[in-house]
Amino acid sequence: MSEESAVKVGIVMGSDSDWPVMQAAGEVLTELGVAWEADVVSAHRMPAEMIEWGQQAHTRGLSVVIAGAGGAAHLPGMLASVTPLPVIGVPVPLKYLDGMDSLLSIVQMPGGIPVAAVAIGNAKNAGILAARILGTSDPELQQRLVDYAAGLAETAHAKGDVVRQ
Ligand code: RP5
Repeated sequence: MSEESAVKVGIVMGSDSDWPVMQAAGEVLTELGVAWEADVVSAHRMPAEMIEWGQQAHTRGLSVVIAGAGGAAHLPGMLASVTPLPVIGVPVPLKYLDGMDSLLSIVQMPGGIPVAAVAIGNAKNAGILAARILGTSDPELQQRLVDYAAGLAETAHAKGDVVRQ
């Protein structure tokens, strides 16, 4: 990202093995002109660093956290417990259970500690949701989101032309 643009979105994941799924969040944020950073911050393998990362996220200027994890996916919920920022969880599908375990680990949060969750493996939607949150106080970004949605409609119409008789 350009040096001028302050990083607003932190993308974190439990392992570098999550990156093939999580990189879609960064790609769509870049497409929408939102600066982001990414790191591996495992809830289980580096709990102290994970808590520190979460506690410092808002003081470093981040506005939204996207957290992806697979299996016992505690990272989004644990981060949400130590940051005032909105946290979007991405359930990463692993070899066993097809990501259902990740999904349920992420959405079953106790009252008071919310985590927004996207569909299993859908890091792209996490990126778009993060941009939408930022867009509420950034009219130019919000316009880019309107244009992005219009582009989706155009593509869907074009695909419809193929089957329309
Ligand atoms: C989780 O364990 C990670 O988020 C990852 O999805 C999963 C497997 O990690 P690796 O064994 O591939 O490092 O904590």
